[in-house]
This record gives sequence, structure tokens and C-alpha cells, in this order.
Amino acid sequence: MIDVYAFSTPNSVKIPIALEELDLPYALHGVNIRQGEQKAPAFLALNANAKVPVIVDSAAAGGPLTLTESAAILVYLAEKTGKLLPASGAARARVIEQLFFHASGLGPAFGNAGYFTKFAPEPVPFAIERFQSEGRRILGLLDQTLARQAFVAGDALTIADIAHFGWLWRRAFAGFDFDATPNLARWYEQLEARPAFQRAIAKTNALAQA
Ligand SMILES: N[C@@H](CCC(=O)N[C@@H](CS)C(=O)NCC(=O)O)C(=O)O
Repeated sequence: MIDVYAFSTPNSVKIPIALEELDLPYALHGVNIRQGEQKAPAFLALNANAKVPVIVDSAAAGGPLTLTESAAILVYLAEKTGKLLPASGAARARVIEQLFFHASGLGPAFGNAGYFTKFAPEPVPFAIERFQSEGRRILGLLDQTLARQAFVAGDALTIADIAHFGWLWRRAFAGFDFDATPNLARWYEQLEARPAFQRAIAKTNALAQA
């Protein structure tokens, strides 16, 4: 059994999606980051960085494993099952490339676009323009990739698609849409229609209603 500590957030949703796609049993525990639960001592003992998601795999090889960082968790789950991540070579490198692009590019651009637009105590036009234009540029880049191939790292679904899906699921918070990116829209609709994605999204949304 894998315990997942999460909230209804773009980084959290990736983990239930992967677990549902991989058919791994898990228990989902809500950490209400709007109420500051990520800073409570019990949660800091799991992640000193005070952010969701976190997993605890009590059946990990070599003993229980507590793991943070959504991209690292996705790699761990893929390697545990031998699915959604090619074992070697160029196909694996393409997935890792997209995961790094997600963690260093898409995630920060979307997160900062949303935070500066919605939460800044006073307007910071340079920051809003900087992160909005970077986010739009990244959407265009993904659209070009998805014009050539079915999924972000090639012709098959991988954990790279799940990584990107998280922030694209919460694109409205960041102020983005798919109006100018039809290939990305097609990819998103295809993923969102998958039963595993639907189950994970419903369970993740429910965390904010608890
Ligand atoms: N790089 C981290 C980012 C995690 C992250 O930023 N989580 C947000 C929710 S999506 C969070 O816990 N925010 C609470 C806070 O910053 O206090 C990952 O991919 O897991």
C-alpha cells in the first residue's frame, strides 16, 4: 500500500493519476495547504520542504520509503512497475528531458503566472508579463511537439504526459487556455477522457471538499 499526501493541486494530481494508470493500491490523505497544514510538525516530518505531494511506500524494496517531488515520485512509480517509462536508450532520455522541462520550465512559469496575478499584495506588471509570456511560449512549444507526435515524449503515454497534465489541468488558475494550441487541446482531451485520469481527478478534487 502506498500512502499519498496531497491536496487538490497541479503537482498533487499527477500522483493519483500515475497510481491509477499503474493499477497500484494507494490511500490518499488530504493536506489542506490553504489552511497551512503543510507546515504542521507531523507533515514536516514527511517533507521538510513543506510541499505536497509526498508518498510513503511501506512495501518499498529495502524498507519503507518516504519520497517528495512529483517528478521523482513519477520516476519511482514507473520504475517500480516497469511501465510508463522506457527502460533505456533514446526513448527513456526523451521522457527524462520532458520531466526536467516540466520541473524547470512549465511548472515555475505556470505557478508564478498564477501567484503574481492572483496573490501579489500589490500589482507587479513586469512579473505578470514575464511569467504569462513564458507560459504562452511553453504552450506553443508543446503544441508544436504534439503536432508531430501523439504524446509529449513520443508515440506512447508516459509519465512525462502525466507531469505536464497537472499544471494544464489547473491552467485557468495560471491564466491560460488552449485557444491558440489545438494540438495541445486534442492531447489534453484524450488524456482527460481516460478512466484512470477521471478517477484520479475525482479523488483529488474531493480533497478540497473534505
Ligand atoms: N517541485 C515540487 C513542487 C511542489 C509544490 O509546489 N506544491 C505546492 C502545491 S502544488 C505546495 O505544496 N504549496 C504549499 C506551499 O508552498 O506552502 C513538486 O513537483 O512536487
